[in-house]
Amino acid sequence: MSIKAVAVLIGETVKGVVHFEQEGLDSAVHMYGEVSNLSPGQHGFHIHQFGDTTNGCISAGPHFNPFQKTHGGPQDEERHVGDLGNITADENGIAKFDFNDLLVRLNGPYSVIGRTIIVHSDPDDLGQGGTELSKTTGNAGGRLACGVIGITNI
Ligand SMILES: [Cu+2]
Ligand SMILES: [Zn+2]
Repeated sequence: MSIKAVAVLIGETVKGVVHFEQEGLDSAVHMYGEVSNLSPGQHGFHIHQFGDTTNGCISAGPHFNPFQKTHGGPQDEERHVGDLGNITADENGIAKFDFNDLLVRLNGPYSVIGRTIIVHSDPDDLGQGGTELSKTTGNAGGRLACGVIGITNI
């Protein structure tokens, strides 16, 4: 069986869509999509804890971190489940991405459905920045756009 989810990211100017697909009950999740109106270059990309946008993207809380780890990059052993690294915008401000993540799940107690995905103003330093903030947020700066991850069938 496959489980599918989608998030529509909305910000003041930045917009995007992220698709999620998981084949089987305990397998890696395929994520793909596009974000537009970014500044060219890298932008931190995370799943945050709460599916709450009552006060804008800030209400989504910190990075989704059910295993009490420190912040890292998607390939690191030590990382938050929500740490997806960076997406990269081209000279037109469009970031297209397509990757698999080994920790993200769409089922079970650590499912990301009902949580929020956020694109940031700055690059995520993947925990290598040598500052306190680097180990919690990756110094990724402001929250440009966000969307709650919901169940879909397409
Ligand atoms: Cu974030
Ligand atoms: Zn993190």
